[in-house]
Amino acid sequence: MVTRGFGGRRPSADVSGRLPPGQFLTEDFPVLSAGPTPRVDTAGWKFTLKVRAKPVAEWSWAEFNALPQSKMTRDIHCVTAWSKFETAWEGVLVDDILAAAGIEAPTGFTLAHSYDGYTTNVPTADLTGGKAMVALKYEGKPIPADHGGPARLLVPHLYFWKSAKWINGLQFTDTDTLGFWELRGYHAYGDPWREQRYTDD
Ligand SMILES: Nc1nc2c(c(=O)[nH]1)N[C@H]1C(S)=C(S)[C@@H](COP(=O)(O)O)O[C@H]1N2
Ligand SMILES: [Mo]
Repeated sequence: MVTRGFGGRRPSADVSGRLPPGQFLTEDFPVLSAGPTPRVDTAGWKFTLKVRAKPVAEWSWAEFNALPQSKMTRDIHCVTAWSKFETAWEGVLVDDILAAAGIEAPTGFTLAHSYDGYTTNVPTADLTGGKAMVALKYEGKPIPADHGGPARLLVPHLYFWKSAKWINGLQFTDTDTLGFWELRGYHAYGDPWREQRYTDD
């Protein structure tokens, strides 16, 4: 009788090197949302950049799509323990959003806002320097609504709850202002490699 042994279901060496602690690899793409998928029509879609309470720039869907487009293929890690390798996204780097607004990152913290009322906080330095984008495409096609289409934030080096779906703006804040899940027990920063899942991790 042939068995695969106890190691059979363990990730291979190079896979485990890419898997943060406590994560398992998945091939499918689970949908995780706090509420129902909002209906977001590109005809009325707006993206607003705010510095503190003040709007400093706004783009329609057509205007936003005319900004420089970049590609990012990255591993993503959900706090519920699944990771997915090499997800391919296309959209506008936060760097290019700032450049289009004609500003440099004005404060150290950012709050992402979404059409479903969801928010999430990220240090500004984790959004700039090519580290994050507002994605408009997934695997070469418009992002499915369940996964945050028409536009979602992608901050792949932090747990995936930081990647706000149905995003409609970024707000620069002077202090770290906790978002939806961060107010409900998730870690303020959320580094998967340091397993920062919950507030005190
Ligand atoms: N606007 C919004 N963004 C959100 C969420 C949400 O409920 N609303 N859920 C977050 C959580 S907890 C996760 S794990 C990921 C899931 O993204 P997915 O459904 O594309 O896998 O989206 C994040 N972004
Ligand atoms: Mo999540």
